[in-house]
Amino acid sequence: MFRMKHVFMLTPLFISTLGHADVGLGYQSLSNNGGFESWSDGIGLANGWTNESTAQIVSLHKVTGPVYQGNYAQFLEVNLSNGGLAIFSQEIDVSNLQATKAFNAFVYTYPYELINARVFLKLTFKDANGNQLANYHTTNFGSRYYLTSADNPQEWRSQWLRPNGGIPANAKTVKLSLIAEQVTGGTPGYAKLVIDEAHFHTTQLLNSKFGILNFTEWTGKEVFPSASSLQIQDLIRRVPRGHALKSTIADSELEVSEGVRAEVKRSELAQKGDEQWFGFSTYVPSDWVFEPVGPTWGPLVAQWHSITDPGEGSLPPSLALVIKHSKWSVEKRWDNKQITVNTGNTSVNYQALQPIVGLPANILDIEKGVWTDWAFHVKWDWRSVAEGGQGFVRVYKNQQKIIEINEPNMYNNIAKNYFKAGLYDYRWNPVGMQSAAPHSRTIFLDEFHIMDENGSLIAVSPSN
Ligand SMILES: [Ca+2]
Ligand SMILES: [Ca+2]
Ligand SMILES: [Ca+2]
Repeated sequence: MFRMKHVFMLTPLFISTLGHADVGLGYQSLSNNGGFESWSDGIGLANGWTNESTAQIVSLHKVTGPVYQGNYAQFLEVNLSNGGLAIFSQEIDVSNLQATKAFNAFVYTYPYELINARVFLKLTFKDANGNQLANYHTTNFGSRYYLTSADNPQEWRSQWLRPNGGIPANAKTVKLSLIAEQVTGGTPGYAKLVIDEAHFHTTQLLNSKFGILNFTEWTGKEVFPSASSLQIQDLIRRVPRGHALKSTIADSELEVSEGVRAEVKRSELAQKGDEQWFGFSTYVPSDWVFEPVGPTWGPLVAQWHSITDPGEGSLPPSLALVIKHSKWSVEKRWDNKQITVNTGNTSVNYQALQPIVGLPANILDIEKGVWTDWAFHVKWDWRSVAEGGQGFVRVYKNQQKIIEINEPNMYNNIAKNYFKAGLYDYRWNPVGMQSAAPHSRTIFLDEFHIMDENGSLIAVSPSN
């Protein structure tokens, strides 16, 4: 199920550095001891956190299980009656970070009991004079998780904050708070849970190893509303823990946005000038039936898509990983005009990227029944080199660079683009159009990492 040859990757990613910043998920966080790995004595609150609770804390201590990541996590049991709150916080200096820089804040929680109680994450940005600039919590942005009694049974949950607009101008600090409160009225509030991996990140824009049984790490899904199309399962997974994503499409399904698709989505990612790293792993099952070689392109496995400007129709993805008969194909489209006229799939500039000269002819052959690791290092630009464009696409397959091209790779649009992964086939549209077999297809995906320009091949590659 996994490739032993990648085990060497583990070493640099599993240093449990403690102190100013930690690397609980394998990359730098701005939180102090966000993984709850550092303890002075194992009781109370982990090092680096401040207790501002007004509620009666019943129990607060270190646990060695359940743990989401690392060796330890924070246990909390609190009586929330009489309007008291449990608040654990830390102030993070963001004065050296550029305004509008994208960020993620998140926390993982494992509820034992939530009686008329809810748990959420809150961010408060302040300027140098202590004036509040912006305030976010996990109910009002991006439909992130809002943990309540209804969320039992016991399993790990995540809550994410990724507000559009990024870090506010003139921000000096951000306060990261984990809060438990009683839901209004009713029986006295009571919460008993474990907390782990509370982070504020500007380098890591997505981290989804499918360690949890829900999609809260993503900003959305685009899928036919059948229960079977997108599944988090553990029969086939990239690393021997946690789960992986199973994406299935069938030609009996209704189309969603011009095709049959079963995709996870991370929106609001990049605009011109942004540089990013994307890593993920794909598994084409051994019963996958290759299509005959022909002029049409096959199902998409991953795609980077624009949000078009007013006056434009929909456009095909500007970058995509495609299954074309028995080969992988990396395809890009671009346009420097502000209004792109789309009259078909090839109406805009189109190019299937070719492997680096000298690589074996079979470098893009699809191997069925094994995992393939992908990394895409992209600087986004719609201008040509002659126009001063700095765009590039570098593609790594199983940690080997196979494609390198310095050319435009997006449309000229105001809004940021987005990333999706999972099967999409525009030809299975409308229902039942697929006359020949197969009438359904399945692929597995795992180990998603998206990082800003501070990423690296190793940082977006699978880790244990
Ligand atoms: Ca931990
Ligand atoms: Ca996984
Ligand atoms: Ca445009």
